[in-house]
Amino acid sequence: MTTTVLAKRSVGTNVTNFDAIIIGAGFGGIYMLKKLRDELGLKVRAFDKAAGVGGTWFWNRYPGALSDSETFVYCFSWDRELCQEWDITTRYVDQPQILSYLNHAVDRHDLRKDIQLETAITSAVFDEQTNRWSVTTDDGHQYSAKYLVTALGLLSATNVPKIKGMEQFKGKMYHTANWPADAVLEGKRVGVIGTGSTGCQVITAIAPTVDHLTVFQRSAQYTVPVGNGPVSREYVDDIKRNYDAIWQQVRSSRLAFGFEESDIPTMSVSPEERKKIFQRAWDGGGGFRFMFQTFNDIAIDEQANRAAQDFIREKIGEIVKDPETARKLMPRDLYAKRPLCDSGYYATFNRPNVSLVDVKANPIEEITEAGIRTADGAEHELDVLVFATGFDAVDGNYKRIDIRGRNDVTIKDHWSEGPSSYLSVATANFPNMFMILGPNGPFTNLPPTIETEVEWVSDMISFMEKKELACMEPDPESERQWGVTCREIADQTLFAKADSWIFGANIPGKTNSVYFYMGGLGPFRDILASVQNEGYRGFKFTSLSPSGSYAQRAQQ
Ligand code: FAD
Ligand code: NA7
Repeated sequence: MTTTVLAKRSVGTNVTNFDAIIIGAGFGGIYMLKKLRDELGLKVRAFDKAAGVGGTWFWNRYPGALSDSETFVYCFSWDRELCQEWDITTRYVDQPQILSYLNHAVDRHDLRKDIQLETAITSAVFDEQTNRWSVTTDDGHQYSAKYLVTALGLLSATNVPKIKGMEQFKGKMYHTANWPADAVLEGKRVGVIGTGSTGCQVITAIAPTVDHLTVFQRSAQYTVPVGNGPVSREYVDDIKRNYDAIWQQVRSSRLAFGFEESDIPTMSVSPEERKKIFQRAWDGGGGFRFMFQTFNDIAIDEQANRAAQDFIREKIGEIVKDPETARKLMPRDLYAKRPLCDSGYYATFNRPNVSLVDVKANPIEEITEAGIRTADGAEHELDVLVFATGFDAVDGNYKRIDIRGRNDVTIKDHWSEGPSSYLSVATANFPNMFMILGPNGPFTNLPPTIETEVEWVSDMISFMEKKELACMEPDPESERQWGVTCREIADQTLFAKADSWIFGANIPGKTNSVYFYMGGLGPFRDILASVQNEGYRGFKFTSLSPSGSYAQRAQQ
């Protein structure tokens, strides 16, 4: 409440005015800044609380951090020249490579001067008198802008579970997404809680250098080899030569991962043929390729899903020497979380300095001064405890900012039943607030989805500027309908039956809701295009009437 008053009072006094304010300087914020500043000619500033640009790749500096999208599709397709100039050296990109790529893109387009770092946005309040956003930063400064673009990231707000006794631990504790430059793990007794994508990466990377590694596993994971390694000159030349065809395929595909998704049902082939196809995918590498390039129904049909599970369980049995460890590592639930891939995860458990604690069977009782005590009474002594416990995904960062729309309603209250949007880019009663990767956007390799949303938002802002429109906001019924569409599609998948961050199920107390549009990027782009072609169907605009007062009008 106090922030609202402050923000409103200060407009017109000590306030810096912009046409648009962007929050976040990752893939989304960087491209949004480029579009609004250089193509639309607006006065824009992007803010990020980080000390550098890069978003995800600024924060996630843990050992082993690697994309699971292949390099040629994990980049800015909009910068055609950069795609030609920037050499791909490995099949996937690691954190330092991506960070350096994003910094290069920022400098190449001279964007840095309009990005304010080390500045957190603490509140953003829509002023219904002026139709502008009043934005406050953690250093107390006030800004005002007609448009607010939130490029806050969907895997950005960290999840650190509250475990009894945390405050008494005498060693170091790190979350993987807030990894300090001076972290030393070599020769230490390290514990890792969490075995998701991040956990698999960090565990595999650090095992050879630490004194002892204790992995606290709550859910066993299905993971397949990533298949990373150097790429040949021909591979790179081919990608550069086929730029247009590649990106056309990516944008019209469902997952945007740069491969053709299979149209073969799992059970339509013989067991021998099935095994051969799985083996080929295992040898070739890639989690999304394994789940979606082999067969077309692993994510939707239980029998097909079981076939994929069985194949991976068999691999675990072959790789892991100790039968009891292999048993603990074998998942028994659906293979229906974001498909993981790794650089030798299961084999890591053959190392003599690695031990596995199944915390479902033997829960963590408390963190002690010296380590972790489990229910069986054992105290696992640790120098360093790593939380690879993931994120308060999708809406996490929104809830951490005091964002208020019409009638002073907070985004937290607006989303009390779970986050919602119309087409992922906007939400009712938050006029002129555009979201990049807002809730209920496509579940894909993300840069192509980010680009799609940035371009669409930029087109809408251009439309508003040309027509001298004061405000846009989605109509609540369109938003409700979009939520229903997302739910219906999600319910056709097995993902809806697995507990993961994709449905908000990873955090106690978080609304288990639908957070993604699982219809694919191609169909999503078609929907966006039809909405735009029909005069922004489902959005309401406010224009400045001839008398000077604001009048509502619905775009048909
Ligand atoms: P982010 O990169 O998350 O940037 C959001 C920014 O907003 C952050 O820098 C944050 O500091 C800033 N911010 C948030 N709140 C505030 C505030 N109040 N004030 C100021 N600044 C704020 N996706 C893929 O498609 N393929 C992959 O292989 C892949 N690998 C991943 C690996 C890891 C370890 C993680 C964590 C994510 C991965 N992702 C991957 C998802 C990844 O987040 C996206 O691909 C992409 O980087 C998101 O970009 P973004 O700009 O939308 O958000
Ligand atoms: P994830 O996929 O959410 O994984 C987090 C892991 O942490 C997972 O194994 C969780 O177990 C585990 N976890 C979370 N809380 C606890 C507690 N309290 N005790 C024990 N274990 C816990 O996050 P990631 O960072 O690995 O990956 C997120 C995405 O980022 C990924 O898809 C990439 O795109 C990058 P659970 O499975 O919930 O039982």
